[in-house]
This record gives sequence, C-alpha cells and structure tokens, in this order.
Amino acid sequence: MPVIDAQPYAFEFPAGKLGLIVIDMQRDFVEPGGFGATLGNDVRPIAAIVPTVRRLLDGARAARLPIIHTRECHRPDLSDCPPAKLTRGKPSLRIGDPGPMGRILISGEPGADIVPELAALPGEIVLDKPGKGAFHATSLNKMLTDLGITHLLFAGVTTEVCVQTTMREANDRGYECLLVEDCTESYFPEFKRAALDMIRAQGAIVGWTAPLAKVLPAL
Ligand code: TIU
Repeated sequence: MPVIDAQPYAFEFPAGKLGLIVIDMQRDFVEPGGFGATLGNDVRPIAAIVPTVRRLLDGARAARLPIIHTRECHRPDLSDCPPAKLTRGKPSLRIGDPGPMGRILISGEPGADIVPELAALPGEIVLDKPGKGAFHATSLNKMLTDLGITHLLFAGVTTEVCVQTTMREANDRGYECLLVEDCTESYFPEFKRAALDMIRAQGAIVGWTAPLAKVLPAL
C-alpha cells in the first residue's frame, strides 16, 4: 500500500481510493475586498499558499486522483444563508452586499470564484456549499461514495474554520483524512498551529498531517 510519512504516524492509503478536496480557494478569501477582508483580516498569508496548492493540484492531476474543489457561497436570494450567519459580527460588508468583486460570498459573482491559478479543470468537481463544513447541505458524501473514495487529502482555507470543520465531518463519516500542512493557511498563524496539533493529537483523533514534500512522492 502507498504510504505518506505523516504525523502522528504513517498514513497508508489504498491505490485508487484516495481523493483530494481543495477547500474554498476563492477570491473572496484570497484577495483584498472579499469576504475575508470584510471580516477585518489581512489576506496576504492566504495568497502566499496559492503556488504550493497548485503544486499539489498538479501532482494529484498527474496521479489521476479525483479532485473536488469547494466554494463557500450562497444563492443570490440568500435563501440558503441562515440569519445567524448573515448577521454575525460587525463586518464592513455583509454577505450579499455589493463589493469590489461583486456581491460578497454570492454564487456566480467574481469574488466567489476560485482564484484563476487553481481553477478546476474539466472532469474535476466544483461543489458550492452554504456552510463551513462541505458535508452540510451538500451531496458530498454521495459523490465520494460513488467515486469509491475512502481516503482524503485536504488543502485550502482557512485551516481552523472550513478545513477543520470539513475534516471533522469526514472523519465522523469514516474517511481517513490527511491535511497537507503547507497547502492550508489561516488569517491567524497561532490558530493554524493549534488546528494542526488538534487534528493529529491523541493518535490522529481527527486525522494526519504532512508537508507537500512528503505527499508528492507517495502519489
Ligand atoms: N473566516 C474564516 O476564517 N473562514 C471562513 O469564513 N470560511 C472558510 O474558512 N472558508
């Protein structure tokens, strides 16, 4: 069985049953003027991982892994956005408000799109999701089951919000999950560190982590 030199111990995966999920590498989180910035965040650390995520994507494509890209976004009428999410906090622009990249976090607007460097290729799945977790209110579990996937690589943003939530959802559904350490980022470096520690603590209570350099050779 192929194996990745990971923490807290080696991550083995059956060939043909490994998929890649790239979480929310959208302009709304990566570029100034989007959702991430309206929440008061400096987006530069997020933009910095784009080339590394691209190298992971290229490796997964060469290995013919099924690839799923997610986008956190809502219907234009906001019918899939609970009031608790819409009114939370004091953002400079709320979900649905017009911003420099169109309406904030709305499907079909330029800001909701994946950054061009990481755009999906034909045959790859693009999954729009209204929640932080990619299993909530989507058909992701059925998609993965239909593809025969039992093991998942994770990349994307932000580590402690959408990535960690989705990994926990996947873990509870029985998937074996590995987060690629340098292909994920947070607006808060200490939260990224803590999320990686939480995931692999207690003998991989949520999953495994490994840097890209340890993942690519195994693909
Ligand atoms: N705010 C924040 O850190 N993240 C999100 O709102 N969404 C995702 O993580 N994609």
